[in-house]
This record gives sequence, C-alpha cells and structure tokens, in this order.
Amino acid sequence: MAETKSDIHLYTAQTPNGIKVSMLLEALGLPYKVTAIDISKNTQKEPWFLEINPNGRIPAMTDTFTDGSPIRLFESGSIMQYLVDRYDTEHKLSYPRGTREYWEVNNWLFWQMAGLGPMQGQANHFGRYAPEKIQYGIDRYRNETRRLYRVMETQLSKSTSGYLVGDRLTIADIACWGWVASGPWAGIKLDDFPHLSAWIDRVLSHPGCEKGRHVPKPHTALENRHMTEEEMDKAAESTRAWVQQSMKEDAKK
Ligand SMILES: N[C@@H](CCC(=O)N[C@@H](CS)C(=O)NCC(=O)O)C(=O)O
Repeated sequence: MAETKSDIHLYTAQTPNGIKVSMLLEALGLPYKVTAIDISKNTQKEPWFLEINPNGRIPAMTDTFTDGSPIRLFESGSIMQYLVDRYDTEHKLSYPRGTREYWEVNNWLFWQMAGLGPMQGQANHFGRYAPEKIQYGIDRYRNETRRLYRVMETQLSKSTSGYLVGDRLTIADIACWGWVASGPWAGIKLDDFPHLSAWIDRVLSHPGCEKGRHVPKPHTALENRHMTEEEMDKAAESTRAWVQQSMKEDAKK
C-alpha cells in the first residue's frame, strides 16, 4: 500500500496531556495544524468534537490514514503510539517493535497513563479545585503521586542516558514530562528528586521539545513552580469554578 503524506490536525489545550502530542510532533519534525480548544468553554463537549473524541477530552487528532481515508485518534498515549509507529521509521524517538526496549517504553507509557496522570490529576482536584479541603483526599493523592515520582526517580538514577528507557528520549519521557514539570501545582516539591529535576531540563534540551511545550499557548508551569501555596490557590480560582460547573453537568448524564 502506498504511504500517503501526513495531514495531521491536533486539537489541544495548554495542559500536561495536551503538550505531550505537540512536544512529540515537534521532536519528530512533522508538519501539523492546530486548533486550540478552550476547555473552560466546554468546546470539547460539542458534537463536532465528540465525532473526533467521543470521550470529550483533549488531546485529539486527525490524519489521513495510509488507505487515503481520514483517521481519528484520541487518548494521548494512543496518539503518541500512532505517531511513532507511523512516522518514526528511523527510530529516532522509539525502538523497533518487538525489541526489549520497545516493551519497556510500553511499560512506562502505560504507567504514566494509568498511574501518574490520573493520580496527579486527583491530587490537583482535591488540593486545588474541590470546594472544600478534604484532608484525606489531599493526602491520599499527593502521597500516591509522590510515591510515583520516587519510582521514576529511581529508574532515572539507574539510567546511563538520563532517559527512562535505553539510550534515547522516547514517548515514555514525553508522556511524563508535562506532569512532572507541574509537580508543585499538585503539591509535590521537586527539590527531593534531583534526577527528575535534571531530567526536566534534559528533555527540554532535545530539539523540538521547548517549542512543543508552548502549544497552543505559552506553558508556564516551570516558571510558576516557585509560587507560594496562596498564590497557587488564587491562580486556581477560575478553573475551580469551571470544574464545579462541569461536575454538576456530568452528574446529569
Ligand atoms: N487519558 C486522557 C485524559 C485526557 C484529559 O483528561 N484531558 C483533560 C485536559 S488534561 C481535558 O480534556 N479536560 C476537559 C474536561 O474534563 O472536560 C488522555 O491522556 O488523553
């Protein structure tokens, strides 16, 4: 089957899950169109968007598939696997399917998608967006997130390349990056994790990653990591209102 040219259209917002895809696209040097989704206006719940991602979340992506017809992709991990599988044929950011390193990348990708992202998301929810401070929820998710950071810190301390798997930056690192970069927002101090702190800068020094983190608008988590708790709580106010409203609407579904 003849390979068609890429026709990638990314639907995204400035969040840890959104920037995974733009960082990867830039690192792969692929051309793409971007539509910025304003999640605070619930554009991701509109019928046209649900045709692309029935789950109503960013990121989502469309492309022209190898058979010449459109294909839709959703779930950031699935999108990243698609991109490297189809476009990283020289394995600059991946390993050939079936190799030991291929499966190890998969381990960390699933670890991020099922563990780090959801746990840190809940730490954000209870620590920043819940209408009342429920200490049990805050402790439960902050401690679990900190434990996951320790798992990653240990892996990086044993790595000779400074990346999670083998000798190169892969989608395992890119999947985790936006989350770890915004650790302080979830109440996790990065001073206790020297390997993770060095890895944050290392990933950014890879061509394309710095540009990709600022899609569709500037990424500020790194610059904001020294904000005080009070400043972070104040900055969370507008999102808190949207989260509460969305939860009310979701409860009716
Ligand atoms: N597991 C999904 C999570 C996607 C997700 O939760 N996206 C958030 C932004 S990081 C979102 O779209 N939130 C809007 C909403 O909840 O309506 C992925 O990795 O793609």
